Parts: sequence; structure tokens; C-alpha cells
Amino acid sequence: MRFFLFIVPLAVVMTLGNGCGQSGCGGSADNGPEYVQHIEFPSDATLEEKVAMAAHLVPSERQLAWQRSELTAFLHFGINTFTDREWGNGREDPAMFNPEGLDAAQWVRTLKECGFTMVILTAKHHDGFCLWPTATTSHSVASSPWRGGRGDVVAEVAHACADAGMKFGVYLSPWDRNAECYGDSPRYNEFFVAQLTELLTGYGPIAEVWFDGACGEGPNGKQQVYDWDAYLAVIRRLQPEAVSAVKGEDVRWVGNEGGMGRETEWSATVITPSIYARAEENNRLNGVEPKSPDLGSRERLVTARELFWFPSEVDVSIRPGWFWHERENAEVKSLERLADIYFSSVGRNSVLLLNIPPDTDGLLNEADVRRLREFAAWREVTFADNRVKRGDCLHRLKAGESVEYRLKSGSVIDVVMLCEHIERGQRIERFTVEALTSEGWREVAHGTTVGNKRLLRIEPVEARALRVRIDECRAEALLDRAGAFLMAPTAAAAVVAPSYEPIAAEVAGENPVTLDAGGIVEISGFAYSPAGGEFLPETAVRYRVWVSVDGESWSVAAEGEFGNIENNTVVQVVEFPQALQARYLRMEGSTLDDRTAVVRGEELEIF
Ligand code: FUL
Repeated sequence: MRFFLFIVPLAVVMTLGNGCGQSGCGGSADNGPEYVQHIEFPSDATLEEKVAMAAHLVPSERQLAWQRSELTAFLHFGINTFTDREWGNGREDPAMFNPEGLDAAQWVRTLKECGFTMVILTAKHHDGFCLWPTATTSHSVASSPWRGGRGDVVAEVAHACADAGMKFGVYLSPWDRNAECYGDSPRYNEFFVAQLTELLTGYGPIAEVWFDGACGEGPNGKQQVYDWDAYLAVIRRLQPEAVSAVKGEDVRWVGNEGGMGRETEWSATVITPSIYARAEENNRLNGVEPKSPDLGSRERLVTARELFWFPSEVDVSIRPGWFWHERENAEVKSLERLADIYFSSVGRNSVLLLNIPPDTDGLLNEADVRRLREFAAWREVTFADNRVKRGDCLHRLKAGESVEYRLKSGSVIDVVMLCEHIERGQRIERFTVEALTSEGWREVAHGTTVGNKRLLRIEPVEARALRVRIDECRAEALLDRAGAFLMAPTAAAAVVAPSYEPIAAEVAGENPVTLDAGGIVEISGFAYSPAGGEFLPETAVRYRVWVSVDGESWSVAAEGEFGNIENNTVVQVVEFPQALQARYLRMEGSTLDDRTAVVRGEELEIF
């Protein structure tokens, strides 16, 4: 029992009741040493010892509250809303910001009605424009015509949340393309701490602080080095209940922006939060990075020196982009797609952070609101009638043991829900679900991790009972709740037509690729869709596009970057400032690491 020596000082020992207050439920959870949020394994620990300790890694209180919240709304709003871009360059004129009809109460009320419990606002995106009248820079709402320069979007959203009983969080981009001190690391770190301090002191309780990882060079040509320790210390001092997300230590980015949680999703992970100085070394040793498919299995524990409670958050936008663009009003994700995302995020032990960007009027757009309401109604109908009788009893199960749940009579189900008692850690490694049908028991699902919630879609089946078998687990599995449901229908996804009219063109040449419209036409812009929707090392992140009337003399029509294409490989639509008369269009691209990108004819369209 060597591991008793390594209990962290915060360790707590709890005794549990049976979780449902009814006699006959499975009994109490075991007592044992618990490690809050972090374990350091003894250097000579065997795999069995590590597994035993891993079973007792538990979330901190703030993490547990956050995991229980399940559904958070992201609000991307700022100068990009008005420039119609995804990433600004920091040189935007604040005069463009004027959301005359801004009504934060409409945002928050709608989101609350649609089942969200928290709202995270982009107080500052990479362009550096601040949505509050900060004392740190004039590049803010104070320099805009909105509310006569006396407005404060952060305050309006914070108040609307307080009125509605919703939690409030802030996204503050460390990457700042406007700040003159960016790249002068100590100065910028001070500037950033000052901004963070304003946000964490002036707006009431903050439940989540979201730092994205983008980093660039400042005007002095130097790469900014962020002082994560200092930023984290500010959060801990000023808002101890706030979780720090992504570039933080409480909440982990799931690894994509497409709404996909892992099939095997551990909250107890070997990945070291990247803000810690030792992260690179540890993560190399364990062969993991944020996108790795497995972050916590026994195989991963073999090399691990530490283990972190670091649960996943799935951030995804309801539209192709993060900011509102009129042309995307017809591309709001279908209900079917949102339902899929729900199953692959909330249903895979993650919190869903769904982005709904307010429009240039300062309102949640009708197109998004309609879909949000459909999504909420679909969840309500689907999960209203749990067919499992007494599904909220806590059951303790050893590997190989099963629990049987009776179903209400006449049950036809196609969704099974399992919840682990994560207050005591995440322990289930493999499970099987069987249904008792008129032909006897038959397997309907199996899986690996469960965590806070696991939702399994199965073929519809009429059944009298469900049997859940724990095939493999750490210590004892603590199954908290079980459910079985019949999914409400989702209309088939509408096929969304692009919001531009492509012009037929022949492809000539390779890298650079040329499109030939066959005659002189009016070209308003071009669209670039990375092949297979996948971001590859040769994908273009920056472009230069020329047009020509005769194929001999060329002029540059546009150049720029495809903001955020690395994480969000949606079609990139670039409109020229004015339509041009030309026959040919040629594009050259460069990659993330500044090499020549490979651009193929089928990836380009002109319109
Ligand atoms: C990314 C950013 O670059 C995007 O613009 C967006 O804010 C997303 C949530 O995080 O890394």
C-alpha cells in the first residue's frame, strides 16, 4: 500500500450514501485516499499501483460544477462581426463597431430558454479590439460610435446573465495584433494582466476564463512569450471559482473545432496542461498531444509520471465560421447535425461549448435562434421519458459484475445513458450493454469510457430490461445513473447550397494553379476548400491571387490569410473589394510554416 504515502495535501475522504435514497439500491461508494486534480506517481510505481492511484483521482470542486453544466454558449462578437472576417489584423477602425440594436438580454434570455447554463463572451479576440472600455488601450468600444462611446458590451452581458441566473465567462485572446507592446514580452504580459484584472474585478462572478493558444510576433519582430503562471495567479486570486480553460489547467480543449469528442474520453489524463513549463517534456515522454485519440488508458499510464484531472470541452460553431457573416445565414447547422454533436460531446464525457455569434444589429440572428429552439425541443422530448425504472441508484461493480435495470412496460428505446459517479473519479474502462427482448438477452452496445455522461445510440429495440456489465475497471466502478430513451425525430439535414454562384472554369497548371473561365467574365471573388475538408501540412493558410484578361499580364486581386483554417477547414470565401473583369485567376499559397502550399484545381472556385 505504498501509494498512501503520496496523498496530496488537498486529499479528502468522503462517505457516500446510496445516491437515490431508496432501499435496495447498490450501497455506498468505497472510501479511499483521493487525489484532487493531480497525482505525481512515485518514480518506482508499477503499472498496477498507478492504476490503483488513478482510480482515486477526483475533480476539484470548480471542475465538478463545470462538468455538470454540460451545455455552454459561446458568443463570438467584435470588430470581425463588422468587417465580415474571421480574424482581424488589428488595424481595424473602431468606428466600424456600431451594433445599434444590441440587446444582451435577448441573447441571454434566448440561450437560457434553450437550456444553456453559461455564456462565454469574446471580450477580446486576436484583433485586440476590447468590448469593454479598458484603461489599457484606446482600441476599444470607447473609441466607437456605439452608445456614444460610453458603451460596455461585457457589462451588458454580465448584467443580463446575473438577471437571468446564468453563469458568465470571458474569452480573452492572448494573441493581440493591435497592441504595440505585443512581442515585448514583459511589457505585454503586464498589459495582459491589467486587462485580465479589469475583467475579473469589474463584472461580478466569472465562471470560466478561456485563453486560446494562438501566438504570433509583435511589431518588433519578436515572438511573444506568455507568462501563463502570472495569468493563472490572477485568476486564482480574483476569481477562485472560475475554471481556466484551454490554455489553463482546469479544462482541456478536445482537439478539434468540429464538435467531435473522443470515443474513449478520459477526464483523468496523462497529458500535462500546456501552460506548465514541464508540459513539452512530459507529453513527449508519454507520446501525447492535444489531438491524440487516447489520453488516459492503461497503455498511456505506463510511461506517465503524473496524472491530471483535465476534462474535455468541445467547442464548435453553429455556423461554418465563429463570427457572424450574412452569407452563412443559410448554413446554420441542421438539427440532425446538432443532435450528432450533442451525442459526440455531452454524450462522450465532455462539455459542449456551442458558438452562436450575434449579428451586426447586435442580436442573435433569427436563423440561429430558430435552430436553437428546435435543438432544445429535440432534447426535451428525447430525454423527457426515462424508460429505466429506478435508474438513479448508485451501483458499485467490480470487473465482470453486472447490474440489471427494469424498463417500464412497452418500452422501445434507441438511446442508452450511463453516468459515472465522477465525484469519486473515472474508473470504467470497458462495458457492455444487453437488452432483454422477447428472444432473450442480446448485446446492444459496448464501449470504453463513461465519465460524467455516456450516451449510446443503438438500433431501436423493444425491451423489458437492460443489463450493464463492467468488463474492465479501475478499483470499483461507481455507476451513478442509467437511462434509456427513444430519440425524437430530427428532420433530414437540408443540403445547403453555397451562398455564391460558381463560374465554370477549366483548370490549368499546378502550383500555382490557374482557372480559365473560357472568356472574359465578371469575377467577384474565389472560394478555397481544402481537399477532403482536412487540414494538412501542405494546406494554404495565406494566399495571393492574381487575375488576368489575356493570361500574360497579371494583377494582384487579393492577398491575405485564411483565418483559423488550421482548426476549422470550412470553405474559405474571399470577395474582392470590387468585381473584376478577367478570364483567368491564379492562386499561390503558403503553409503554416511558410513553405509553398499545394493548391489543387478542385480546391478552387471562382464566382
Ligand atoms: C480559435 C480562434 O483562432 C478562433 O477564431 C476561435 O476564437 C476559436 C474558438 O479559437 O483558436
